[in-house]
Amino acid sequence: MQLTPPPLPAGAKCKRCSGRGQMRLPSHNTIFCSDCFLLFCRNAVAKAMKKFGIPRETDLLVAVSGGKDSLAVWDILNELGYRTRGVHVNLGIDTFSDESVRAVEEFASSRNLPWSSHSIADLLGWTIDEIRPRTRRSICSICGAIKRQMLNRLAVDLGYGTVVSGHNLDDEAGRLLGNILRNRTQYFDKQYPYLPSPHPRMPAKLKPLYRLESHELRAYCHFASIRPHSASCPYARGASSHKVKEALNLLETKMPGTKRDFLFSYLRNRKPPQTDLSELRLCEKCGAPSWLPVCSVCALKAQLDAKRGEPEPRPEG
Ligand code: Q46
Ligand code: ZN
Repeated sequence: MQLTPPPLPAGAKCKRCSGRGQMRLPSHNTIFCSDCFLLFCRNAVAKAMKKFGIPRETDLLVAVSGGKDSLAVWDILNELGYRTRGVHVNLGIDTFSDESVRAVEEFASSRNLPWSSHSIADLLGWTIDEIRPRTRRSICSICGAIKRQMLNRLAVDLGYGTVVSGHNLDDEAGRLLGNILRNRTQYFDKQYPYLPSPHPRMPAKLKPLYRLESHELRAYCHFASIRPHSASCPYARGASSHKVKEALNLLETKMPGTKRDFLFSYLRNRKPPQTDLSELRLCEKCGAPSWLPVCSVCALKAQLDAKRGEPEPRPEG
C-alpha cells in the first residue's frame, strides 16, 4: 500500500507564504506551495546534517540507484552547497539496471554533477541475474552484502570518508519495526542514521533523508523536475520489509504522524554508536574487512566459480 496524501481542499493556501497550496502534509497538519515545499525538504536535510555535525567542506560520496530517494538526496545536498560525487552500482538485473543507469545519467548531466558507474560483474564475475538461480539464499541479502562491500571499496579507492544513502523515514521506521518484531536487539545500534567510520576501510554511513517520508520525496522529485526511474526490482516482491512498511502506512492513514513519532521517539536521546572494528582482520583474497579469513563475498564468488560451465539451473515452480 502506497501512501497518497488526501486531495487538497479547493482554494487551499500555503501556510508559509499564502501562495497557492500544492502539497498537503497530513503528518505535519500543513499545506505548502511548491517552492515552500522544496524549502521544507531542504531544511529537513540541513537539520539532519547539523545534528550529525557534518560540515559543508565534507566531501560526500552519494550512492545513487536512480530511484527517487537517491536522486532527491543528491539534489538536496548539492543545493545545500555540499561537494558531492555520485556512485552507481550496476547490479546486472535485466531492464531494471539499464533504467537505473539512464536515470542517474540524465539527472547528473542536468545538474553537471560528477559520477561513475561500477558493475558487480567486474568485482565478482557474476551479475545478480546470474547469481539468483544458482543460490538457495535470499537474493536480497546477497545483493545487500555485495553492494555494501562495493561501496566500502569505492569510497576507499576514490578517497571519500563518508557514503550517503537515500534511506527515508519509511525505510528507517520499517526497519526499526521489523527488528522489534523479531527482537533483533543486536541491530538496534546500527539503526542510527549516522554511523561513524569503525575501520579505515569502512567509511561513515549517512542517511540525511531520515526525516522525510517516501511520498514527500516523490513530490520533491516532481517539483524539482527530477525524473527517477519508475521500474522496480523484480526481486523486491514479497520481501518482508515491504509488508512491515505497508502495515505502518495503514496506521499512518488512520493516525497521521505515527511513523514519525515511532522513529523519532526511538532516536531521541540516542547518539551515534562508537564502534571500533580497527582490529578486524582483512580478507585474504580481496583485502576487505572480515571476521573470517575469506570474506562472505569472496566465499560466494568461490562457490559460484566452482560451478561455472554447468548449465543454468531451471527456475523452480
Ligand atoms: S536488494 Fe533485493 Fe534490492 Fe537487490 S535484489 Fe533487488 S530488491 S536491488 S533494494
Ligand atoms: Zn574478500
